[in-house]
Amino acid sequence: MPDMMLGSLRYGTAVGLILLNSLVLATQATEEGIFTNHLLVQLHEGAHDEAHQLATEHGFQSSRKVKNVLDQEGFGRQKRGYRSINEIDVKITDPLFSKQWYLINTGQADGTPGLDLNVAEAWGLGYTGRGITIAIMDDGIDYLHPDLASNYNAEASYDFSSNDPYPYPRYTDDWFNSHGTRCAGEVSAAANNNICGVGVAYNSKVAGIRMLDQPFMTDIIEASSISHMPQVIDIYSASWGPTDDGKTVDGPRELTLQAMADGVNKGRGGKGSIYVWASGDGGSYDDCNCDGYASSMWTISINSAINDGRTALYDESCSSTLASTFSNGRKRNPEAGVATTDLYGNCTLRHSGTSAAAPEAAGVFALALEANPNLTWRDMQHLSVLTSKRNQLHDEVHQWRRNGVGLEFNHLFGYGVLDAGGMVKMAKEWKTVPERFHCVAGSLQDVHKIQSGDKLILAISTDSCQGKDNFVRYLEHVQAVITVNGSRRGDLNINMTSPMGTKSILLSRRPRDDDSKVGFDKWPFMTTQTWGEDPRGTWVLEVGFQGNEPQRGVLKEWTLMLHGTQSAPYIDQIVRDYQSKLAMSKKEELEEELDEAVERSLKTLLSKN
Ligand SMILES: *[C@@H]1O[C@H](CO)[C@@H](O)[C@H](O)[C@H]1NC(C)=O
Ligand SMILES: *[C@@H]1O[C@H](CO)[C@@H](O)[C@H](O)[C@H]1NC(C)=O
Ligand SMILES: *[C@@H]1O[C@H](CO)[C@@H](O)[C@H](O)[C@H]1NC(C)=O
Ligand SMILES: *[C@@H]1O[C@H](CO)[C@@H](O)[C@H](O)[C@H]1NC(C)=O
Ligand SMILES: [Ca+2]
Ligand SMILES: [Ca+2]
Ligand SMILES: [Ca+2]
Repeated sequence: MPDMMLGSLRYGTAVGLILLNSLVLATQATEEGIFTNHLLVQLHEGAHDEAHQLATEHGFQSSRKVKNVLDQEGFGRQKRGYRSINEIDVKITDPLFSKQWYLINTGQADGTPGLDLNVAEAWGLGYTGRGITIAIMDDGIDYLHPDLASNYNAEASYDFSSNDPYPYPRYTDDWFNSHGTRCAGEVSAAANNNICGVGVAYNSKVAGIRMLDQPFMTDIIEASSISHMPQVIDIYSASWGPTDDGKTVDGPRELTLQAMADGVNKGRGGKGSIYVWASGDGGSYDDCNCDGYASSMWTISINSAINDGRTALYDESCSSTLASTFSNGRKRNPEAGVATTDLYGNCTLRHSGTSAAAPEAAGVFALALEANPNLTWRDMQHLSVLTSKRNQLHDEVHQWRRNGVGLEFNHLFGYGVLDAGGMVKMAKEWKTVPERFHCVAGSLQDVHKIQSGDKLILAISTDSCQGKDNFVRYLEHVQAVITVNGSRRGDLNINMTSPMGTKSILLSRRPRDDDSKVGFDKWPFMTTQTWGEDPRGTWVLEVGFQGNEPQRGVLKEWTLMLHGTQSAPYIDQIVRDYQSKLAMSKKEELEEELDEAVERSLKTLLSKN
């Protein structure tokens, strides 16, 4: 049997044209066509004569038992890097589903095909969020919405803005309070009800925690929200934070900090509440390390990419961002926004900002929790680090880099875009990471002057508490607690380089921040970029001024806090990776065998009579 090169049957090639009347490709051909040297055939009824003639011309005898071929060989081949919704075996019929490019990106609104959350793979493995409850801490949820009502968890919901159990959004003419409803749909909108689209975890439960809609935020409201029913709610999604004006430095206050610590230590039966945070919409003028919620070790801070992999103009960069999902930006096409549910039973194509990114992550984490309910809050972060992908993400400002253990990261996108398929697969086999330890590696408390053109360079050499109970050998988070002031806070920038040579930008220039009084007072700058590294050795801090005017300032404290494990976190995982690679090579063999089987079937088909 000669190999046949077949172009798209729609356009036809020499061979294809001959075959067109009598043979149909049994694979699902894409618009672009499939290029393969194997041919899977089905004969139309009554085409036996042509088939017989064709077979004779090619030196074969034809068969009548044509149907068998299709029954035996039901698989297809795709051009690499291209998928169409029809090819992915996802049976969702909701009207907005094809607009939800962040779920399955086929190139909608000039997007990059394949650049999506890879939910199809997770769904295909049977994970849809069943049994998981996600709380949206926001301006309320339209829980009467027909696409949300069936997945609404009323018992886990509360209204802290008005102190009642009904977190229904307050009416305004301009639909100002649509934020929470839009976020809820991204997580838990129901599937196949012919309404709007679907959530990332469309069989999960969503709870509404209304807490943004009162004149002032209070520590008590935040703390109450974050600690609401931590044994029922698995994941809390927050798309808010300090004002993104590029000059605010603010974070959780005492009660909220305590609530977060309690959440990760005691929530979910001790496995820890999962807090997902939008990294902020302040754009290049802001730095998310100045947002104490996003930069907390206890939250998973999520940034956004647009549908072609570029950064959004509102994206902030910082070293504490863990990973990214998708949102709108740069493009005027309304379909490049985030399609989801909207107030009063409506749908929208235009949900936007990192606000829209965080709930997508919450949905992915719900899929992972369904795959393995044993995951702790730290397991979820490890899984995010290990399975997020660079994919086609592109940041014009900051290069992708590899840290000391080879993990690829970017200062804006973190470890890349979340991959739901990769995450559930790894989650399913995951062994809880070893116990976490905390080591104060050193603390410099002398007064050091800084001035423009003469940056301050400090070093802390550490054994990372080796020989003590709290030895940290494999890093998770690193905090640099810094007290520094300056004649212009916004012109300060701070970098920290790990012993393995990874430079984290702890603070970049914020041109709108002209504070000259407060500075940073014991501010915990955080980096996730040294994840997995060995912290022993010399850490270097560089503090300087950028900007046009000469500035001066004083650094009074740098305390280096290392958090991580003593024993290697991934021994089990690495062994399994190796095993799955072995399994994969077997799979390729298997596929080759299948290819050969197709050929054999074709021969048999053509030779039997
Ligand atoms: C939203 O839904 C309401 C009620 O169904 C309808 O009257 C209104 O026209 C819709 N608005 C938009 C902008 O689609
Ligand atoms: C979760 O933990 C329990 C108890 O240790 C164990 O029996 C079970 O297999 C674990 N499940 C998964 C999915 O790892
Ligand atoms: C910074 O702090 C030092 C020491 O407390 C103080 O003398 C100085 O005036 C401060 N500088 C600015 C710009 O606030
Ligand atoms: C920090 O790193 C950035 C990016 O490499 C660089 O532009 C900046 O000058 C550095 N600042 C200091 C104080 O070293
Ligand atoms: Ca209410
Ligand atoms: Ca729906
Ligand atoms: Ca911000």
